[in-house]
Amino acid sequence: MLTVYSDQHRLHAPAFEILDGELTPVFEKPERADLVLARVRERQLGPVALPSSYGLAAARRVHRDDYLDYLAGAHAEWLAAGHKGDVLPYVYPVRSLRQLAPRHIDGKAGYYAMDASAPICAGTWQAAQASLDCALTGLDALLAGARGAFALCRPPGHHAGTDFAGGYCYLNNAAIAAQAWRDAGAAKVALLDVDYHHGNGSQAIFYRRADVVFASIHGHPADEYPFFLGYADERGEGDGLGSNFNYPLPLGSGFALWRAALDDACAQIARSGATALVVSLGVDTFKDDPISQFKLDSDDYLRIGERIAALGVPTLFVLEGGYAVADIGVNAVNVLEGFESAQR
Ligand code: Q9C
Ligand code: ZN
Repeated sequence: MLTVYSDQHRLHAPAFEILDGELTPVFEKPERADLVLARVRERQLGPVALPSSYGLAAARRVHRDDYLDYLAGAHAEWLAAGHKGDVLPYVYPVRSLRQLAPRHIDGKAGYYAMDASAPICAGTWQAAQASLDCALTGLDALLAGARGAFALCRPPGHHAGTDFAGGYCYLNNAAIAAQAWRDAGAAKVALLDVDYHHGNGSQAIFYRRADVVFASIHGHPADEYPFFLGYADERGEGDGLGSNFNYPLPLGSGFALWRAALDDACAQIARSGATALVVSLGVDTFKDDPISQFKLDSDDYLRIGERIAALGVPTLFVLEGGYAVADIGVNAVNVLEGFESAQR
């Protein structure tokens, strides 16, 4: 299987996020991608290619123009305002406040963010575009006839919505790839999100549509980030009613429960008639993940790949979360090896 990787991800290395009431070193760090790439090479998964440059046309199909302009200029504006360090919001337009982008960067930072887990440093915008290019290059391999491809994306994307960043995410790589697949002619695309956290950005982007089916298995939002989306009763709206599937699981869940949810999600995807699949591949479901509370073991990731392969449709794997860095390479590549072994 082709892996698409760019070392531009290194340009994105913000120092701190706000976590548990403290400024904490960011868990989503460059080492993550380095270790996944090392494992891809160690296991000889297949060729590793640099991404092509696609510009922003595909991103504009999912994200609002003013949000993309904000991302492009945010760090320079932050410095021009006399601030140091990374862009980090401190005020948000909650209920009863005007939903109107202000002029000052301090206000824009909150307007275009859902939380304080998506700091913007000098290289964030360039890295985010390179990350998206990895996803779109992987998609091109599938359009050319490959059965699977792996976009080694960093930063991740699934928390980012049409007009906001959050949860280490800026451009929603998986959602943009799903939309690009539709635009390239796939009648129905499925987006399966196996990251520990609910893919709130992806869900919201496709919530009123039936042409992109979304399914997510995640820590229950009553008890886990992102808290404000991801309940089982969110089934889609309008044309999208019946095309959104959430599997919120109790914190502490192991692979038995998780696997049953995956079986159901795959059955729904098969029933939908989708002929293309994007997988938001987070491995923060691992038992030793420092910010998550599921109990999956490394071998379980082989089974996940096998089950996904059984859907029998071209599949783009897009890297999302996973913070147990010692194991992130084994776990992510196990999904891909499980997928490939089921082909033979
Ligand atoms: N105590 C992804 O996995 N902070 N994003 C959580 C936990 C944000 C995760 C705090 C976590 C974002 C792509
Ligand atoms: Zn996650």
